Amino acid sequence: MLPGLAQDRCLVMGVVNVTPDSFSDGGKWLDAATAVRHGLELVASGADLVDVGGESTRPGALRIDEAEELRRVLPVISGLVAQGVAVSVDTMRASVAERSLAAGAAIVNDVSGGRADPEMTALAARAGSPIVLMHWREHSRTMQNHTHYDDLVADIRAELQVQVDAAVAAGVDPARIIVDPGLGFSKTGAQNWTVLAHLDAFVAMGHPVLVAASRKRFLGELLREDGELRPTDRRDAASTAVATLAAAAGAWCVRVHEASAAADAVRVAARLGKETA
Ligand code: PMM
Repeated sequence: MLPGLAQDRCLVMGVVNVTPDSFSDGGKWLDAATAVRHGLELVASGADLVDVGGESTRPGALRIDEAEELRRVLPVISGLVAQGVAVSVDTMRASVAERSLAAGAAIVNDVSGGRADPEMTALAARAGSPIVLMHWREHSRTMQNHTHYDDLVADIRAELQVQVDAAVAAGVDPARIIVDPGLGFSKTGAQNWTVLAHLDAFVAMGHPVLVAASRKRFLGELLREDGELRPTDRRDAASTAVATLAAAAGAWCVRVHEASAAADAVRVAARLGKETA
């Protein structure tokens, strides 16, 4: 899928959100130089690639315009690529993906899985770049009004397959499609746990699977203290536990905010996997 990246274990994708309002790290890396430095720290601590995003997708988030998104992500992508870092761009806009690929990004990570911008899959096809297609129903402002499923895992998988088929119809090479069940996107906390318990159903789709549980609200809910959600900056141990389980279940990559523990975890999962292969 990506030359130069490990093939024998689950990959670790470090997150750099260049946003003022992401739930997990909003406002911390808004300045390009700080964001690049943080991306390099993630790589130094074990990330295989770095996911750069300029638009928050937390529940309820409003969209930003294209010019602002470009202003946030391009200098960070260029800065990281110049240091030899493999970068994915977390965007729902084909125009932003195109400029990011031109700046050296290697993967498009579209949380809408091609649904938000009808040009996205054609762009990925033209560029020949790998693309992450995440299960997605609605923009973040309203997505949590759309958490009804008749059969959770089967419905998510079927909807994701529609997204995959649309991408292939637009010319994307199936070998360059990565799927993601989209934890927290039109899903309740309880539904996230069910999805995680059935990752095999997504692995069986025949594409590499990306799992992004890191610091999400359902972990804060699990770890409530005195009735309060565990704060985002103290959800990393639980995030690593999920990364370990996801890697053991066959995930291709885990997306995390803190890379060093995840980097160890995926190696443990790979080593154990050898014993059961
Ligand atoms: N979640 C977020 C952002 N980007 N990309 C993929 N592929 N899958 C996800 O679940 C996902 C994503 C939101 O969380 P953040 O604040 O950690 O970026």
